[in-house]
Amino acid sequence: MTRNGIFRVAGGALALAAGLLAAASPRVRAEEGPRVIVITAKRFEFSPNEITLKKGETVKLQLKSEDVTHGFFLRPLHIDTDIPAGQTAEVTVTPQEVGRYRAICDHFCGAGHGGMKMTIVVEEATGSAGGK
Ligand SMILES: [Cu+2]
Repeated sequence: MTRNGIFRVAGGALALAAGLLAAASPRVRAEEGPRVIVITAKRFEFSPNEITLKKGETVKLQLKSEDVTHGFFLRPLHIDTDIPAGQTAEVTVTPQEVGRYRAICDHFCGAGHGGMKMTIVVEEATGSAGGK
């Protein structure tokens, strides 16, 4: 009984250690860099108009303008960039606070400029190997 119990505990510890190792090994190699999210800007919307990030995960936002120069401004995440006409701007961000944030175009781009915005949701990192 006691002996059996010890073996079971040892087996459990081994399985746990193996699980931790598997979870710790990076699924994406470092040289591949952060996840890239493409956001298209055109009068007067961003597409997609909502994205979800994970707290603590570094992502690269590729901001593409399909027409004129737009801005991309989100103070809490320290993002303030212009997206030159017809070009792509890149910003790297590592959100530190969970929440819903609104990014706006802060470069006047025409009549609908004032309503040009998108939502960035920051979720708690799950810490599991799940997700996509
Ligand atoms: Cu604008």
